[in-house]
Amino acid sequence: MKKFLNIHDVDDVNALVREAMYCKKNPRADHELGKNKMLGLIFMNPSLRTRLSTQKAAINLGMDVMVMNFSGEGWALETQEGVIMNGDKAEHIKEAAAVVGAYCDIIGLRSFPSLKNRELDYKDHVINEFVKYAGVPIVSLESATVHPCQSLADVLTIEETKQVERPKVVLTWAPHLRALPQSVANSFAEWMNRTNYDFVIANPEGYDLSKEYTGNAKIVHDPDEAYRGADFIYAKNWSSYQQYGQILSSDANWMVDERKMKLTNQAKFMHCLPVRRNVVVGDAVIDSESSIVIQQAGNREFAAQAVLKRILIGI
Ligand code: AN0
Ligand code: CP
Repeated sequence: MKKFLNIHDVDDVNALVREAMYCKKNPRADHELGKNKMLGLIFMNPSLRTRLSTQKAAINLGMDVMVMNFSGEGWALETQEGVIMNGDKAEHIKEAAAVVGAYCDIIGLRSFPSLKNRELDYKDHVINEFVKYAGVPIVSLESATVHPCQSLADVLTIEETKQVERPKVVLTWAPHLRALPQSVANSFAEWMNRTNYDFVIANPEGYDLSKEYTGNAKIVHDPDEAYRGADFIYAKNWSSYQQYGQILSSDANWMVDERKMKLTNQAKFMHCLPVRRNVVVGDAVIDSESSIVIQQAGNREFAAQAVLKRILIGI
């Protein structure tokens, strides 16, 4: 594998999931593979799981790791071409990416969207500039459009937990106070479309995601209809793609609650975390036996390890 930016960098999802399962069973089996190799983790935005799980995965593989928060700690980056840099941006992304690439064998990068300009965000400019100028393989730690390390961990978690061969998996929008990216939802949809699951997306009117990611997935606008017979309820808030970056609904009827969970086939509850309790999901659901959010977060380590292993084998 030469990079891990989205589903298109994965030929065989099942094989990668099996690799992650192998890493989970044998976390230190490949600790010679990453010897004398440096992983750089660059964060333009906050993180708990992605930062720690990727660092842990790299350590399991024998790599050394450097982590840097660009927001606040690095120089403010100019990302546009041809500008006269006489404002508050001290460094251009071209040099920054090339310099990080000079120190590292692999770079992981997190860079959220602005949620102001859809066209610019959906070009995924920042991560693509790193691909162009860093000169080493790039792993997306959540870009403006997708979060593939999360999605791989999500598929692994479903595979470990499913009770039927072809589960009904529902991605449901849930309310939130702040405008959040579509990345986790876009990414989950494009990974689900590469499985044989019965995949349904439930969201209020005005919240349909881009077709580029949802493809032919079934979309419903009534939560009860979606929950009926579901084996997995995957909750996530996203801001509107259609009225880009806006919050159009705060309807509490979309929160994951016990009443709707009773409509399901004893569904497991999933969320990528961080989650706002009693806004996105009620305490009674996230604290119940049906919640697998900690297993899901734990699997981030092995998803990251499978990806790093595949890249290390290729360099
Ligand atoms: C981020 C998001 O929604 O993309 C990160 C999730 C992994 N969440 C928040 O900003 C709360
Ligand atoms: N799920 C996830 O990516 O969490 P962090 O934002 O804490 O890394």
